[in-house]
Amino acid sequence: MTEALTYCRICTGHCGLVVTIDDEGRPVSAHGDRDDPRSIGYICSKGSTLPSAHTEPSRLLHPLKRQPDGSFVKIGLEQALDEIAAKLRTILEEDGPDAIAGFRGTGGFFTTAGLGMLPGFLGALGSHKLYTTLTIDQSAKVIAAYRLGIWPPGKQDFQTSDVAMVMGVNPMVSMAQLDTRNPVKRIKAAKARGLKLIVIDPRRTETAQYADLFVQPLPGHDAAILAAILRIVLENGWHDAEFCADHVGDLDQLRAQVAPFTAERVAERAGITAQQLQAIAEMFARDGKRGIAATGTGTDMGPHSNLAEHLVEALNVICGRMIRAGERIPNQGFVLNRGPKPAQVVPLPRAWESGPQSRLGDYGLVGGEMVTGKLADDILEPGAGRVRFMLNHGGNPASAVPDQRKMAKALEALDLLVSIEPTMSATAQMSHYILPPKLQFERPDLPIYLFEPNIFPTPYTRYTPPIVAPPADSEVCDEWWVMWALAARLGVQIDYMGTALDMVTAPTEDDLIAMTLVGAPASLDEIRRHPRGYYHDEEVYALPADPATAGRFATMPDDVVAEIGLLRAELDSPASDGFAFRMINRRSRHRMNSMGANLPELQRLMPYNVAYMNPGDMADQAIGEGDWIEIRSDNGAIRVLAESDGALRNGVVSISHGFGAFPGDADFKTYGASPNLLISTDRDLQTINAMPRMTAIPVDIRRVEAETV
Ligand SMILES: Nc1nc2c(c(=O)[nH]1)N[C@H]1C(S)=C(S)[C@@H](COP(=O)(O)OP(=O)(O)OC[C@H]3O[C@@H](n4cnc5c(=O)[nH]c(N)nc54)[C@H](O)[C@@H]3O)O[C@H]1N2
Ligand SMILES: Nc1nc2c(c(=O)[nH]1)N[C@H]1C(S)=C(S)[C@@H](COP(=O)(O)OP(=O)(O)OC[C@H]3O[C@@H](n4cnc5c(=O)[nH]c(N)nc54)[C@H](O)[C@@H]3O)O[C@H]1N2
Ligand code: SF4
Ligand SMILES: [Mo]
Repeated sequence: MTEALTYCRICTGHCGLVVTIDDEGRPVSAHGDRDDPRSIGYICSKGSTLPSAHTEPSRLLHPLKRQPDGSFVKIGLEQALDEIAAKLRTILEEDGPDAIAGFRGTGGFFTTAGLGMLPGFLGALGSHKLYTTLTIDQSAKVIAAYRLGIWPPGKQDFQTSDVAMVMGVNPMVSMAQLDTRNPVKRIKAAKARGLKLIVIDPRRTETAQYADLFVQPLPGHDAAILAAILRIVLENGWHDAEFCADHVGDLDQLRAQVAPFTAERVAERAGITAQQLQAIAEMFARDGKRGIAATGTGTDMGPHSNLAEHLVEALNVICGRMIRAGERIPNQGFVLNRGPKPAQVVPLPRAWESGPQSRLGDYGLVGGEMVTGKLADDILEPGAGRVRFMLNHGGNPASAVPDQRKMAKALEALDLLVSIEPTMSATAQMSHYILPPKLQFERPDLPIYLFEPNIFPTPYTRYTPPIVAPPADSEVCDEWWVMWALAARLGVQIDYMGTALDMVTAPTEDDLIAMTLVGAPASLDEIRRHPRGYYHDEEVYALPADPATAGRFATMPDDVVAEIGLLRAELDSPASDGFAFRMINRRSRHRMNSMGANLPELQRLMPYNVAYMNPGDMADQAIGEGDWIEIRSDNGAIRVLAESDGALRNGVVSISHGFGAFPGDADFKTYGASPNLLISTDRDLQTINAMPRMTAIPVDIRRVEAETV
């Protein structure tokens, strides 16, 4: 037995791991690395099952080709690539590059060499159809930055805050926001130094346990709640007037637009009290001097999500929670985003208004990507540019994309679906070819380098070498290599993050990692010398503004005025839409989205998802603990077991995604149910990013007899 150091690449926690490897070179167990300065020993159930993810019999070890009867046969990797390339060539000749799409999911986001390769591959083919999970996640944050303007030094960091407000996010489970490194330890330490924490969530979450102020509204009202908070702050003069005078272009317009959102009106609709809204504003803006308000999926997936995200950032702006000239910037970025950072607003052109547009609906590129809310339509709707080929890189769109039935129909309609995927996921089952990749212990990597300052409080990266070899007799692929090899067969040139690749001799994975680091302040060799991570020691300060180029924050551009107008009209109309409940999202501790479904240890911890309800609601509906219920929206129905949860407020039902069998063989008893059967991509889409309404879904609930499930 030997031990090797590495870190987990399932989520942004990137917890340090000590992996025990047996004499045959197989990983047998993993525990948290107490000496890892980031995670200080923390590890969750998902991280501890990484060894079995590598050795589980259900792991796919050979490329598979689907047969007409739906079964799969083994095929050699080179043969599979030849066949895929031939088909790709035909589709390109017939329909051009618009017929070629890529989908990147969570598995793809966490592989360093693969991350940059998919855009490179699509670009080489002339396709702009890069779809990812970003636009069914928190792309409202991208839109808010573009609409408001950018502040290059960034916002104040959690580590030096005296107040933090989190809305629709549960960092203690999800590792999103606040501090991604062992969040329980970090929040306790922050509270010990006096941090005030405000949590706004329909569920008393694991994070709410640490709240100084917890407010439990009905879901779907975040935009109105934020408008009301802004109104209170402005009315009382708790904003940073000096900062606003210097850097905000339209404070009066903001004041005018939030004026109708009185605490009383909003509180009544959101099922809270006006005093609670007042208390939030007091704690955040009157008493708090440093620290920001931040959101997660609960806010960015709801109705009016783009507006809600815009308003939360407007709150940070008017309270002046930006790093000022002369202040130290704790993390300017390590891999990306380095360079001078003046303390001024940089207005951005609205990227989605020019460049490639979606074939269906009025949507441009968001963060350089096509909008996934329109992916199924792009495959299903006939016409020039219809997608016929899709390379699925580490995603499970058949489970993750809203309107599961429609997405499944779309995947079935593809001429060719190729998945780089290690398990027989719902999407893998529909793929013509499955190319299983090496898993994380078998490849070198860096931690995810997107969103760096949000994930790493100081400039940081960590090189991990492969710590084990792939199983003997397996034929697993390097994910980046699949894309390189297909491009090479088609005779096209890949540009990998600004470097033109040699298309005759493949680069090594370390070459690609070094190319990823071209803008970083340390070389791969230097980084490798620090096995527990490279912490870059630099003092970087925000520069003074340049009056010649400084812009102003736009808190109320015309389209935001239009969106807040719609919200105001809703507030004026009757509250009821005929549905008695709202279904909300929630991450499971023991799954990363659908990942983990094939692992017996995680299955034992959570075999299927259940619907959590407030005990009072259950009593009202004559639903007992463990009864089967049907949840019905205007898009479909699912059957799940009901479980009482006193942490939930009344009127909501909370259920995790990533569960459920494939639509069509809906075996709710074994696999649970996919909330995406209840979510539509035909209505309730946000403008700009086509974001579906993925939380606060209007539903009805009734008890059903177990025999009928
Ligand atoms: N109803 C509802 N739907 C949602 C959400 C919600 O809250 N509610 N959340 C949305 C969000 S935020 C997201 S990010 C998406 C997630 O959507 P996806 O990313 O599409 O879903 P995952 O289940 O994370 O799929 C990841 C896949 O990667 C595979 N994988 C694991 N390791 C590797 C690897 O090393 N390499 C490769 N190539 N693959 C690997 C896994 O087996 C798995 O099949 O779901 C979205 N869908
Ligand atoms: N264990 C685990 N960790 C994960 C993941 C996972 O699947 N499992 N997924 C990863 C991914 S892909 C992502 S994007 C992040 C997401 O990270 P988070 O955004 O923290 O995701 P959730 O834990 O689902 O938290 C959403 C919260 O919003 C609340 N909520 C729902 N609707 C509303 C609403 O209308 N208003 C308000 N105010 N709150 C609402 C829910 O009750 C819930 O507490 O987590 C990542 N981390
Ligand atoms: S999945 Fe668990 S162990 Fe892995 S990084 Fe996230 S929190 Fe850490
Ligand atoms: Mo996500």
